[in-house]
Amino acid sequence: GRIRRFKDDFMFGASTAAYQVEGAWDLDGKGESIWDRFLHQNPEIIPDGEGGDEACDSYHNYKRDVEMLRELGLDYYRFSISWPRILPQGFANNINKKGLEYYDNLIDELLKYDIKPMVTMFHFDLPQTLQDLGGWANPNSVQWFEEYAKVIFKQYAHKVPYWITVNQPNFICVDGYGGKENAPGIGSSGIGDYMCIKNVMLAHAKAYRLYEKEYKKQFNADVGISLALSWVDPLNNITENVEAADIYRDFTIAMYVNPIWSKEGDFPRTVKRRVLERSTAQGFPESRFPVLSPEEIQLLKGSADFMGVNHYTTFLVKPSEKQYPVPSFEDDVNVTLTYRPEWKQAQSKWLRSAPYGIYKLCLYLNKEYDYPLMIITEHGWSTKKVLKDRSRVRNMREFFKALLLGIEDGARVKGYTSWSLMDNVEWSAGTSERFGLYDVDFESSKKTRTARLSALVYKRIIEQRIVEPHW
Ligand code: GCO
Repeated sequence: GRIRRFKDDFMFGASTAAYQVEGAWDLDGKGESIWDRFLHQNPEIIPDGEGGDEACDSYHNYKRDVEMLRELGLDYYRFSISWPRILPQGFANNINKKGLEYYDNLIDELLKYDIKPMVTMFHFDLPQTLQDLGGWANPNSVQWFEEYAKVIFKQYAHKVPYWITVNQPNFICVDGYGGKENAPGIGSSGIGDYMCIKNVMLAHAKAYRLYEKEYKKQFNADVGISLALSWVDPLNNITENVEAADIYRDFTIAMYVNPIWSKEGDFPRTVKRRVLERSTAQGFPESRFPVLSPEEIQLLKGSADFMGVNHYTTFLVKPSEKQYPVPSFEDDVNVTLTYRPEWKQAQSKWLRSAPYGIYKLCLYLNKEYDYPLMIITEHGWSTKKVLKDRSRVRNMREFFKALLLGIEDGARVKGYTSWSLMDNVEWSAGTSERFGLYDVDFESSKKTRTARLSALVYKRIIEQRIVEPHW
């Protein structure tokens, strides 16, 4: 076939998140986050490896991090701000100057070398004090986030061209409220998780509107949201499997994309109908799924300049036989997830290589939605601690080929962000699953970083703009 190349203005970056890399969890006035609390209280969750107390110590090593970005020749760095590092109790009546200073230093170091900051405002590490008030299930969380957004826009808007309001609402809400393995580990779903989704989406929209009103004219950054969008296919063409795939897509893709980019706005009709039916059958006096008012629907519509897509894998689905004792998200969705056996598995159990998925996701989003731009804000692969990470290289190349096909067929993709710049704390898997282009020696006091094979390959792809160079 002919050789497809990335256009010259296509941007390449790498990504991290505060809790996963910073360490210094209680240093210089930082408040406790829900991930600090969760892994301190449940250390047995991490089978092999460690949590985020020290992590990569990027709090002290940020200059080395920027040096790596330069080694790779990247256009931008996606990192996140820790809310409790800036506002230790969550609220703006107590601002931690040392926290502000840390991100000023990091941003200035990036700008010094012409690397654009892409700042995630919230990547899971909610101040514990706000969780004590119910966290994202409390409707006040929308205002808490807006207050926090005011502080960080005021401090950094003049230096930041890309903002991401929140990262992966599904993980925050469905995993955090439904499951017990991710903070805050509430462990009961079917109500709090849906409230959380509503509030997180509204918080996103409020921050977007705030920027639009106060800063857009002057600084003109792009403000978006990052969604975890896996691709979903039916196990085979049997009608009930096709229907199961449709409903799973509605609960995991349309749930977050519809309120912002569908013509009618609001959460998907199929989701609302299904949860209402089940709630009624379960004897609830009204639906467990929350309602958006007409004003809230308007607030959300068009509230992002780009769709940040975090894409890792593909699932095959069929209806589930499982009986659930209590109402839950899983019960509402009611599917079983599987893989094709030939899809190679990463170090993480949930992660398999099925690169055609990004192509199909591009086609699907193009057909269903009128989004302005897409940025792949995460894509990556986990391995053990090895430097010759051939499986990561293979996964990256195959992904790029499929992405280039998607672009050729009309997907408006402006950039690609590798997850991750370096090994880090993979939430409840700790440091046992490594996603880095750079290896991190967590045993060493300096948390020494070493380039992997994939770092060199990524650098060459960025230089040459093609995936299969002649070497
Ligand atoms: C996210 C992701 C990352 C993970 C990565 C690998 O929410 O953006 O959870 O933080 O580390 O997706 O699983």
